[in-house]
Amino acid sequence: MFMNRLNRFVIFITCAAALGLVLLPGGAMAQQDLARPTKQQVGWQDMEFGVFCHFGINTFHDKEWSDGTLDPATFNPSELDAEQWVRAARDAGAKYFMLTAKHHDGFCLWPTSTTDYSIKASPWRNGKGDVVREVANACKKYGVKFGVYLSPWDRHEPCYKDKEAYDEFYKRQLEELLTGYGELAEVWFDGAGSEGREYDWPEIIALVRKHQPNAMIFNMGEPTIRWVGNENGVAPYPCWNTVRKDDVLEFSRGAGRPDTRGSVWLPAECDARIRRNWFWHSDDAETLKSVDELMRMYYRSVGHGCNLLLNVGPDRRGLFPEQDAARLREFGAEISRRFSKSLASASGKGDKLSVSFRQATWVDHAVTMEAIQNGERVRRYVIEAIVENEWRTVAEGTAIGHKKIDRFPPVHTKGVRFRCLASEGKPQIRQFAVFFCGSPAGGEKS
Ligand code: FUL
Repeated sequence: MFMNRLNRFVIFITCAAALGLVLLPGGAMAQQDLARPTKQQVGWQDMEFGVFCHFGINTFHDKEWSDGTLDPATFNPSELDAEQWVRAARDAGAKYFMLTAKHHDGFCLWPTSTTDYSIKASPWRNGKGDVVREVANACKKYGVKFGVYLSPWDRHEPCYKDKEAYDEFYKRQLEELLTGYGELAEVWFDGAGSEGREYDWPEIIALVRKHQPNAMIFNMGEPTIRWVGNENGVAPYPCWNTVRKDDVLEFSRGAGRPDTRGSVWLPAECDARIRRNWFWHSDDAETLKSVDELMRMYYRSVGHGCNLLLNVGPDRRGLFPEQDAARLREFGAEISRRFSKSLASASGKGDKLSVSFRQATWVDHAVTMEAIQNGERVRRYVIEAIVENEWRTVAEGTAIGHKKIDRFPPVHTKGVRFRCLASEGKPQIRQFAVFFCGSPAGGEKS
């Protein structure tokens, strides 16, 4: 009887292990079951900061969403210089640049063969220009990765009403972009206006995979990155990288919930605007965000392990307005001032990592990164500093993932440590670094 039970138990465990179902005490997952990112996702997360660029027919009409009837003859930037856009992004530390090749109005910024509603019908460069090409070339020149936004919702195209015909039309547009402009880092599929509409996602995604196997797919079809759920550049905390398989498409609707037990790695991107609007408007210059506002956004996006995609809209000259370009650079300079040089850093496997100083030093930030290629493992941790010969907790958290920035009131200390209190498997810390940024005493919570 006893042997029978034991046998059955052994058989059950063997089968469960074969199916990858073994649960550790407390319902924890076996470490080999943790979802892992692809190497492309790791590369994309390493970029951290990109610049979004909304430019098109709307720019010339003070509009955010036009209905596809604006006259292409009104698209006529007087001094378009894509290098000026990309240089400003590069100088600010942005690693990728995303251009609206077509927004919801259907107006195309490249000389597509699919429609006349494009720059070909505009007076700009006598109808011979190609904004997508100029931006792609500038990105190459400045070592910034390039990506495109192609709105599925198209308010101009007459065949939009006919699902099959429009799917073909959209795939042709996408293929032109996927094959004509070199390597793309990301393709942005915006869900706005497409509520209740199904596109031919299997074939759309197959095209991306075929022509741009390294590109991230934003938010629709079979996404490899997800929308964070708001347009304020703010990720909730914790913002775990994994989601359940059934939940993947919920993020397109802003309704998904990350889940530490999820089997799909789907990191979040936080899109945000430097001004109130996505496109340039003649009357919103005073809404330009301050460096402080942008830094708050940075702490809540990159500092929560997500990517920040910050929009700047070129004006009717086809230039980033000088004050926007300057603000972008000031933002980048402030990020560098705070984080380009750590006071001390450590890395390694295990529950504890410490850094120490020969003499007491002021510290007010810790930046911790997991080696995410091995999965997101940390579930709870504290940062402690030696104050008056005792370890004192200065910050605590749950998720780390790609990066967690903790800021705390300055401490004068001879040592700081990271201590993991709960994890799935052994924590693997790519970097634990401490900084003094001179943030105000009692500094804001990140
Ligand atoms: C939204 C769009 O409707 C906005 O116009 C903008 O493009 C933003 C990035 O995504 O869904």
